[in-house]
Parts: sequence; C-alpha cells; structure tokens
Amino acid sequence: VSDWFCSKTGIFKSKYKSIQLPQNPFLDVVSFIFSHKHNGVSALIDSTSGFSLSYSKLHEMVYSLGFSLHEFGISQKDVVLILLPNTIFFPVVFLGVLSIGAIASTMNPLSSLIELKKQILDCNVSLVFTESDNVDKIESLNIDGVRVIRVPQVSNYVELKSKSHQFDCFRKLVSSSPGSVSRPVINQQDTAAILYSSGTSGVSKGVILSHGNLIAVVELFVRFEAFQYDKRLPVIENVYLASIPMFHIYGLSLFGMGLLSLGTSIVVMRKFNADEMVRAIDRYGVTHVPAVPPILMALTRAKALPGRNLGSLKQVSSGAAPLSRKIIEDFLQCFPHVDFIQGYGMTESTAVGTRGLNTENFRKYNSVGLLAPNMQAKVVNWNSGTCLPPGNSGELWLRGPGIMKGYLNDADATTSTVDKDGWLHTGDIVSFDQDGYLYILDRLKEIIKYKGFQIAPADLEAALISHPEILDVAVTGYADAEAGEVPMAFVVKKPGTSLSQEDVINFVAGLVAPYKKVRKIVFTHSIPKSAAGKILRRQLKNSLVSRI
Ligand code: 4UV
Repeated sequence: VSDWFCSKTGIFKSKYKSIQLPQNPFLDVVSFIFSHKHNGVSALIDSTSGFSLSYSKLHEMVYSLGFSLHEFGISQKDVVLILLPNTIFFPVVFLGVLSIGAIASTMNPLSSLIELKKQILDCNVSLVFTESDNVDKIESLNIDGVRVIRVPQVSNYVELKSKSHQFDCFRKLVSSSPGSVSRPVINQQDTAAILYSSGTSGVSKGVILSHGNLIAVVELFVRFEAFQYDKRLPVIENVYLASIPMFHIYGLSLFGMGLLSLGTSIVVMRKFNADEMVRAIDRYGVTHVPAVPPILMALTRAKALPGRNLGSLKQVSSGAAPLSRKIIEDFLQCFPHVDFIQGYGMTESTAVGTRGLNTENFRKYNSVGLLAPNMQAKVVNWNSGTCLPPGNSGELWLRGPGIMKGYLNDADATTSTVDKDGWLHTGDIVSFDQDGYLYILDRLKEIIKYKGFQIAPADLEAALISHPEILDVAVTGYADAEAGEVPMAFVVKKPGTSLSQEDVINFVAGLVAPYKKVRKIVFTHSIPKSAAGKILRRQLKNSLVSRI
C-alpha cells in the first residue's frame, strides 16, 4: 500500500519518523524524567484543597525518599507496593522507589485482603506505602518481612503538620536531605515496575516492566503527543486532570511519569466524581482530560447542565475500553471546540500503542489512531496465522520498545504472549484502514473491562468455586451502557442446595475489590467446555443474548 505497510512481511510500521531513544544503557527513568529542562512551576495540585507541590519540591522529595529508603534498609531490586488512590504523593513515592533501583508494584487500594495477600506474596513485597484505612489490613496479614509506611492524605499533611505523629515516618522520608551514599548503577534493562494484568488468559499476572520500557512510554506516548499537538502554545501552560487512577498503566504513564518531564501542571482528583471534576476543570482552568468511557459520558452530562462553561478544555482523550459511536457523537455535540481522540495500549506494552490524530483531512473519532513512533504491528488471522493487509480484521500483534520483559514467574504465559521474534500477541481483534488508522473491533481474550479496569474471569471463577455449594462456574462479561461491561457468572449449584443469586453475589463481594463484584448470576446445568476442559467463553457469551 505504501511505505508504512510491507505486503511481503505483513508488517505495519509507524507513519511517524522514528525517535532516537537514549542509547546510554546506564539510565533510569527517574533521571531521564528530571533531565528534561522546563520552566514549569506547579507539578501536582490537590484538587480539593488546592495544595500543590512545585517542581523543585517534587524533585527534592523524590530524591530524599530514595535516599531515606536506602537508609531504611530497602535495596536495589527490593519490591515496594504502592497501595494508594490518586494523591499528589503517589508520583513522589513511585519515583523515589525507582530512583534507587528498587521495584514498584501498584495495586487498587480497594483490593480485598485475599487479593492483597496474593500480590504481596507473588512479587515478594518488602515494604508497603498506604493510607491509614489500609494499614491495619496489611498488618493483619502478618506476612514476614513486610513493613508498612503510612502515607497522609493531603489534608492531614497540611493541617496536622505539628500535631500528629502517625505520619512522622513519611514526613521524615520525604524531607531528609539526601546524604552522600553512592547511588546504585541502574541499567535500562533492570526491572522498574511490576503491574498486574491477566493478559490473554488465566488469572492476573505480574507484568515486568524495565526502566527502558518506562523511558519508552515517556518518550513515545506522552512527550511525543504533547509536542505534536501543542506547537502553538508552550506545553507547560497545559493543565491536566488526573481522574483516572495512577495505579493503572494509563494514568501512571501520564501522571506518574511523562507529564512530569514536560513541566505541565497536574490536578489530582482522589476519586472520580462528576461534580468535583467539573469544579476542578473550572477552578484550575484544566486543558486536558485523559479519560475512560464513563468519564467521557459524565463530562457530556455535566456540560449539558446550564451554567457550565468548561471553556478551558482543549483536549479530551478516551482509552482503556471500547467507546460507542453514540457516546462520541454526544460528546462532540457538547464540546465542538475540544479536540477529541482515542488511544490504545496495554499494561504489557507499557501503554505504548496508538493515539488518535485529528488533522485537516482526517477526523476519525471511532479509530484509536496511528501507531506510536518506533512501533510495528501485524494483523494476523488467528486460524491460519496469515498476516493481513489494511482493510482486514485479525489479531493485533505489536513490537517495539514498550513491550514488557515478560510475566513474573510464568515462563509459559510469557512465551505464549511475546513470541521469539518479540511480537506481543494482544488478544485484540483490529483492522487498519487505508490511512493507517487502527480500529479495535473485538476481543479474542478473556478479560472483562469494567469502566476501563481489568477483571480476570479466572480470578472470579477461583473465588466462586471456593463456595461449598457451587459445583462448577464460568464468568464472562455482559454489556452495560455505563460501565462498558460487568462480570456475570454462570453457576452450577450442588443438587438440593437453596443458594440464591443474591447469596452468590454477596459471597463474591466479600472476597474481591468492589469493582470486581459479580453483578449478574445465571444458574445453569452445565458449563460448555472444549475437549481439553477449557471453558468455551464465546459460546457462553453468545448464549447470553438468548437467555437475558
Ligand atoms: O492492560 P490494560 O488494562 O491497559 C489499558 C491501557 C489503556 C491505554 C493506554 C495508552 C493510551 O494511550 C490509552 O489511551 C489507553 O487499558 O488493558 C488493555 C486492553 O484494554 C483494551 C484492549 O482490549 C487492550 O488489550 N483497550 C485499551 N484501549 C482501548 C481498548 C480502546 N481505546 N478501545 C477499546 N479497547
């Protein structure tokens, strides 16, 4: 077709010029982020109180934390769990941990005890940063060698400065002056973060991301896009709203890393709430909102109310889950002057994938955009293995500097996901059009996306099958206008039991984080399985239409 698609190899290349990534093998992402010079003043602003951390304060706190952690007995390659909602302290802790070559793992702070225990043991956590409500939970797990540091909410940090001692440890960590310990040598190949994803099948697994992977997302997604769009205005004048969680790769890439290299300001919302979002946009003159579909819908509804201006908005993007035409049209009608794009990425690609691009010629709102610089793709027929040209649908394979090192302690899952030639098999069914724009059409893989959050059916099946009155079970996603999908379970009861749908829903709710709750139950006589015993999820999903 052109120089971006080779019919001989079936490889799509990015239409953008390649970007030279740093060649120095001894580089960590924290030094890389802070090596970019800019005149930005406020780095992170707490949306409720207006309390902010300046760029110089952020730098000071990050390196102070790194130094103090070292003193605290945390060494290179030790794993530190960051169990925090969005807070201006999240990036401080994340970057501080990485600055000494320790490894950060992140997790939804609403996770259940069972989920916490599983992840802490799986990636061998030695220290947890969390807020007061989770401290007792972690301590009750009583896992050998796991220490906890209590992170204040911003209001406590500001108001109780002299009165409260419970945050002394955190305060000391971020305010001691870095001493003269020699900083460890960190290689771009070294592991920087372990985030959890279920990939194309099975339970959730640790995705191992290197410093080089994180440098790639800073450069190829965040910095590239900012300069691409904002040729007219200095990038530091942009104000981003952090309403999507930083514990997930999409929010982490932007608010925990990339934007901090640009000098932009980030308004941090603790938890998504439509009214607060609107207030924050007006109060701080927010220009950019990276969002997931439910946030986009909330913005549209909010704008429809009289007296709402939101005139500062320049760009809104949506990613992490499919978006219907109707939601896009409603949004565009309400915000004709806002640049709307979709983006696509995965935890396993360190969020590097595609991003939308509106030009004079193209406004392809249903597309997730063009391949990021330095990335390659294939569209593969999943039955024959044939590579397909533009205009055809198949499984997306991705290759490039964002692709993970592998799954933690799971060589089989690693080799079945990233092949020997470095292609990440995404499990997404896609097609490219004749202009190189990508469309996400469907999913081959099992994951359920609830408001953009991943839910692994296998994790829920494991919880359900632990019920003494349940014989067999299968979980799948069910379409929902607000959340995108909700988990539903097909349950085979033991004969003679009186288990109700509500009993099952409550049972699971006691074992998993609230967003993972099973929201629909269908009692059935058997679960369709392949000869090898694999649940036939597609068959189940298709049967939903006729049952409900
Ligand atoms: O692993 P994960 O939870 O990762 C994400 C990442 C979302 C990103 C990353 C970079 C961006 O620029 C951006 O806008 C969004 O969600 O889940 C990965 C799976 O989520 C689905 C798809 O099935 C992935 O394999 N997904 C991600 N983005 C989209 C999507 C999208 N725009 N449309 C449909 N599905």
